[in-house]
Amino acid sequence: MSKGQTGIRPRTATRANTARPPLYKVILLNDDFTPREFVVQVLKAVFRMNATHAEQVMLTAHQKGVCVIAVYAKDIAETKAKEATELGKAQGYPLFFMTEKE
Ligand code: TYC
Repeated sequence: MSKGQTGIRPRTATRANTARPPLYKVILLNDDFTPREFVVQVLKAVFRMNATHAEQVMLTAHQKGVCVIAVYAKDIAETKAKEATELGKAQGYPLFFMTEKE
């Protein structure tokens, strides 16, 4: 090594140091039976949406068949989807929320 050189190379790695857990989408499915107002209530209660956002999400699922609601870590996504689906089931509605890896 010649004079003035340290032999230390700068870090060139581009990989992030913090490993991020994979995210999961919660998806709302349309059906022909659950009342629109009930879907809005569930979205507000479980996903903490305001009335305007909940109405938009409900309408998107109603018109397109599905709507992605939000993304969370796996266990949170699964818990919320299950909780929201159970609220519908308790009232005899086929309302269904599924999860999918991003
Ligand atoms: N399609 C239902 C109705 O006409 C309302 C509804 C909207 C149900 C969105 C589920 O994810 C849903 N009563």
